[in-house]
Amino acid sequence: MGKTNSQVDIKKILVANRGEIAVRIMRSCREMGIETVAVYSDADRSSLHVRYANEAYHIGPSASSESYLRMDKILEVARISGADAIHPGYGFLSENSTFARKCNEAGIIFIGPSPESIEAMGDKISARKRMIAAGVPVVPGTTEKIVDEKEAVKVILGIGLPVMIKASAGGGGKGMRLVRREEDIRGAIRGAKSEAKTAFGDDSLYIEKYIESPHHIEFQVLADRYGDAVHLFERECSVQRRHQKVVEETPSPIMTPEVREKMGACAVAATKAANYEGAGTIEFIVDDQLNFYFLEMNTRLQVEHPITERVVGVDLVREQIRVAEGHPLPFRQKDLKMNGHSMECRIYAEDTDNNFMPNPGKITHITEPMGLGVRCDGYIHEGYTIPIYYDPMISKLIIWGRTRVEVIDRMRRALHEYKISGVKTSIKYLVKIMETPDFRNGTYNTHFIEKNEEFLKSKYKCDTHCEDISLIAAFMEHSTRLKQAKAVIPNDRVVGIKGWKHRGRRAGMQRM
Ligand code: MV4
Repeated sequence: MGKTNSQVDIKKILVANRGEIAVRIMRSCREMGIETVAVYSDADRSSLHVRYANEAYHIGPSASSESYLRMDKILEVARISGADAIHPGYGFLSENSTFARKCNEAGIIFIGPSPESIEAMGDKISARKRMIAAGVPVVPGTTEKIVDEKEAVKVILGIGLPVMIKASAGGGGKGMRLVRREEDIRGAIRGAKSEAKTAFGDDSLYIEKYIESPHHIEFQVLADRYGDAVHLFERECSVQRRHQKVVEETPSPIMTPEVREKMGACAVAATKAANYEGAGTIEFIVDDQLNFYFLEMNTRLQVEHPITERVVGVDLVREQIRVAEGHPLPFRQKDLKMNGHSMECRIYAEDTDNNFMPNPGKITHITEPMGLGVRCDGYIHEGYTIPIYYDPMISKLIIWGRTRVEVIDRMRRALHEYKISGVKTSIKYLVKIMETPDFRNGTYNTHFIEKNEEFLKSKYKCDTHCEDISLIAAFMEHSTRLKQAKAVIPNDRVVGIKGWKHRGRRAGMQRM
């Protein structure tokens, strides 16, 4: 509905988002000669996306529910600014089928899939059915919603414990229950049901066999409206904390060419089965033996898309826009190759020593890393106050190198260069991850963070801390020499702190 086979030139895009992703999208627009419209809340008056855009419109108070989630206000801005398309970014309205439908009805191109595709994949039971019909392996389990507890016990014992109880309207780990013992089934069903009802207004549940110690591996896909689809290989996303990704990389350390080919073919089949258009992600859960199962599809551009861009050499936002204009895909599967290795660290304004509490506030200083193989997608600047209202992710550090080892060493170097003052950040914690043997060896799975909790929590000894100590040591030594010098030459002029160097810097660097 609303999509025709005729090609159009998009001349102006409203970006219905904020932060780094709004800026990221506008960068591609500028390269393509497309004008940009920003929308912003009270808290974002001085945000970079507002300055970067050609035009900016205030849409309400700081709370997302009164600004970035207000479909009516955003559509009104699209109308008065004369935008012909809306890019939703990730989060907010990006997977809201009602919004996609309203855009289409208003004659504005929603840069993303059709509302029908969003709905089909948003309902996880319906997505499982579709994947089975398309021959894509799904985790063994149910394909109809669980109606009562008695039936649930029977079904679960049939599948065999342990199992995961999941909400059909959920996703991303929300409303999940792991059940290992028969006597816990009824309580878990009851709990999951009421949680799903409260969180999503839909208490439909389904059951999956529990996969022990899995990997989370996702495939980037791209599809045009003429039924063509390709995959842009995988991203390994197993380093997660409370269902929040922390580090992502491509290729996956556990992938083989044979499995990649099979999973890629399944990802393309899944995309076609969803009648998909645009950029999307097929999430798989993968066990130790490299058996893989479809988990869910994300019908949006994802946070970690830059690592795919770097290794495959494709601007995903540009391709999203081209496909939305009605162009066919500009490449075939055989044209796409992986080149080297890429990794992303998500930088959060949070206190990693205090239960990862968000730590919003004013940035007093920022120096971003640069140099070969370094990309930094951010939006904060000196004097900017990180608002309390939104996700505390402030930037993404994306590294490229020829090999995985080169990337890890370059990531440590770039994290070392990254200086942010005024708020606590996760930078030091990320260095610890880079230094964890399981990570360096590529022998990690979704239990990485909990398994290495002690090591990751242990005191971080080098970098900034070390530098501070070396600065103090250097200054003390310098002033001692100054006093000695004055004792010898009484009239020596004190010219201030000058000519002294860090002490112990070499040792610090070696330990890094
Ligand atoms: C699972 C699973 C084990 N078995 N499903 C968590 C997020 C959501 N997308 C799916 N999740 C899981 N589903 C079955 N049948 C384990 C997880 C899981 C997980 C998955 C990916 C990354 C991190 C995770 C952490 C805990 C559990």
